[in-house]
Order: sequence, then structure tokens, then C-alpha cells
Amino acid sequence: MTTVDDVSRPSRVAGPDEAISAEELQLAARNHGIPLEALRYDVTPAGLHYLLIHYDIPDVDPDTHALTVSGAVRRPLRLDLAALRALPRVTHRVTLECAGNGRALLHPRPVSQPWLVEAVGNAEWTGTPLAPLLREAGLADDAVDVVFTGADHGVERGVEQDYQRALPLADALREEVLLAYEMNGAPLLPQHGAPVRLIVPGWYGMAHVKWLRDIRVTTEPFDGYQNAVAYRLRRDADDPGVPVTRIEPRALVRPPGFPDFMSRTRVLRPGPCTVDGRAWSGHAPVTSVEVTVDGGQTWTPADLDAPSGGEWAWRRWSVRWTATPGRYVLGARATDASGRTQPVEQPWNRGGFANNLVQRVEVVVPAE
Ligand SMILES: Nc1nc2c(c(=O)[nH]1)N[C@H]1C(S)=C(S)[C@@H](COP(=O)(O)O)O[C@H]1N2
Ligand SMILES: [Mo]
Repeated sequence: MTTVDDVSRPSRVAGPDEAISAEELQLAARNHGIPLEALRYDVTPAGLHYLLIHYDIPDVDPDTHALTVSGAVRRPLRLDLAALRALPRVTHRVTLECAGNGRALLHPRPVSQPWLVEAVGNAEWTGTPLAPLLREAGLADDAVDVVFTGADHGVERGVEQDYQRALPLADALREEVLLAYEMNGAPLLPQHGAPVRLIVPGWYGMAHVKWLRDIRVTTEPFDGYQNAVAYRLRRDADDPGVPVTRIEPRALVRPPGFPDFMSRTRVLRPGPCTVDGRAWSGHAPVTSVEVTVDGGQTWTPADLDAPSGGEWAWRRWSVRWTATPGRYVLGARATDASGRTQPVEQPWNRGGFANNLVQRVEVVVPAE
């Protein structure tokens, strides 16, 4: 007998010289990153924002879609889009980053969506705060977790499932958590979770459940796949690991000059220029950014622009640089108010999560 478990293999780490496979390419072609030149925009245009979709974009009809609030509540709720839109409306500018960003730069490489550094975007999300709705539903005194279920369905490592992620109750009740129905002032696009998704500012992408159809309050800790099996930092397959939660600090350089088609090595004319980029952290505000042009041997402090768009949005940084002929490796390192910063040497975990290793942008400055 054939069962659904036969379609997937266990998680795996690539061999020392193993190239990216056609399966990894298949995922990469579906789930694109931000083109790094789009770091120029304060707010990422929707089509340039990165995407991560575990299964298929589900077929959800916004006219009949309804969101339910169920489980350990005194008054279960059912809200269609019109009801959600009639509730208090707020907008937050939020940097979203996939927990797997940086995965393909690890040695050995965990085999999954092979992100380099581009799984990030900074959009404006409009919706209604979650906490008042949970309170209206009447939380049970012994509530512990809130489970968010999407309308998408698939199989992963042999486990057939709806995409589901839970937040501890205290995190779900934070005032910045939104049920969002607009991105950058327009209704959500299908690929970004239409008609309604969760936004959990400061948390890695997996928490921001798209195509949201049910919110269930539980009195036992949730042990579903995406919390208990995936999205844990572990050294090996038997290690229970610790959950992946908030975004580690990162700064990205907007690659200067112009690229070579194949290698994407940058060509930059000699002379004075501005090198800039963006920096963010989900733990605490970014307090400093330093820049290197020699692959991390020496560092120069960058200027930080005034925050634009609140505490959950990335910040622009810049430095003046006089480029002289030669070869350079540019990178930037963010530090946040909690003291967290970025490593130059790789830390490693089996899922390839939260790898905020400093970026390497190869630049050639030709002689004039
Ligand atoms: N229902 C559902 N929600 C989901 C996902 C998914 O596959 N299904 N992917 C998650 C992951 S891993 C990320 S990184 C973000 C990506 O959001 P975006 O595609 O809007 O950038 O959505 C999250 N929400
Ligand atoms: Mo992700």
C-alpha cells in the first residue's frame, strides 16, 4: 500500500561538495528573494518582497472566506472580511525575514529552500489588532497557546498537515500583532496570504501565518509539526533543540556599481561614493552598523538614518567611501540595543535557521 508518507524523505544535510540539486532549485524558483537593488526603497513594493510558500497558494474566495476563533474561549467568533474591516484599523511597517535566510551559505548546507541573504522585505501591513478579538472571545483562565491555521495543505517529512503555527498566549496578546488584510495599501496578493494573514512584528517569517482561517486557543502546549519538528535550532537530528522565534540582527549592503551577469560581482568606478543598505533586528532597536570593505578584517562605523516607520521597520545606514582600483569584499554588521550582533565566522544548526553571518559583496574597482 502506498501512503502519503512515501512522498517525502527525512531532512538531510548536503555532502561536503554536493551542488544545489534540482529539488532545491525547484523551491528557489517558486520562492524568490528581494532583488538586492530593491534595498533602495524604504517600503518594499509588493512584487519585490520575498516569498516563502511551503505548499501551494490555496484557492480562497475572499467573498465567502471567514475566520473563526475557537478552542478555549467562552464565545467562539466567526468573522468574514467585511466584519474584520469594520474593526479598528492600524498600519505597521514591518521587516519580515525568513528564518532560513542564509541557509545556503552554511557548510555543510542543510537541504531545503536555499536562501543566500535575500529572504527579507519591509512592507506596510494594515489590519486589526488580534488582542481585542481574543479578549472579546473570552479566554479561558488556563489558556496557554494560540494556534493559527492557514487554508493551505501539504505533506512535509511524511506528515500531512494544514500549515499551522502557534504563539505562546503572552506573545499573541502583544498589541502589535495584527490580522492583516492589506499590504502597502492594497488588498493582500494571493501569494502574500489573501485575504487575511497574521503579522507578528519582530518574529521570523514562519510565525506570520498566511491564508488564515482559524485561531484556536489551547490549554495544552501546541505540539504541531511547524513548532515541534520544524523551526527549531538543533545540532543534530536527535537534539530536541530550542524554538526559532525573533529575528536576529542583520545589515545588508545595497550592492554598489553594476553587476556582471553571471557572477553578479560588482564593477564600481574609482572615486568617492556612498555605500548604503538596511539594518534590522526583531529583538531590540538597531543601535549601530559597521561596514567592512576587506571581508571583515577592519570595520568603519556607518551613519544611521532616523528611524522611518516605527520600531518594527528596517533602518537605512550609509558611509562615504573613496574607491581606489582593486578588489574588495563589502559587508555590514548590525548591533542592537540588546547587545546582539552578527558573526563573521559561521554558527551552524541543522535546519539552517537564523544564520545572520555577515554578507560578502564582491566588488572590483577597475583602473581608469
Ligand atoms: N499558511 C502559510 N503561512 C505561511 C507560510 C506558509 O507556507 N503557509 N510560510 C511562512 C514562512 S516560512 C514565511 S518566511 C512567510 C513568508 O511571507 P511572505 O511570502 O509574505 O514574504 O510566510 C509564512 N506564513
Ligand atoms: Mo520562512
